Amino acid sequence: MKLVKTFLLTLFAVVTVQATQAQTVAKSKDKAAGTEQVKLKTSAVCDMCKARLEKSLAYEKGVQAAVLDVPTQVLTVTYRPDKTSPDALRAAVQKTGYDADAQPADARAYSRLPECCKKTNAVHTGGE
Ligand SMILES: [Cu+2]
Repeated sequence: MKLVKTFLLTLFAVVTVQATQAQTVAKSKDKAAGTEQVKLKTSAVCDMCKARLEKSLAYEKGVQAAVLDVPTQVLTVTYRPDKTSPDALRAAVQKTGYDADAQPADARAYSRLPECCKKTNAVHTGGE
């Protein structure tokens, strides 16, 4: 009986190790595909901001996808770390006229935004 128990334990250990190895392989495969995700807090306020930011980021080098969640103002960017970096992505957001995390929007880009998209717009501070 003890032998059976030992056998089962060994079997269990082998299966566990194999499962772990399989996971490692899957992980490095993901890395080969080569994308990472970063979430940037922006100052976007509406669907126009969403369209503007997503379009602007789509043209950035190394960006595969950019999705802005308007209620939380969080821009989720899928990018290739060998082509760009979170810093470059933040700079792209600033260049579009929006804050990126703690970094303030580029003043000139911000001044070109339509009135309704500015941070100070009362419409957007009331929480629609
Ligand atoms: Cu807007």
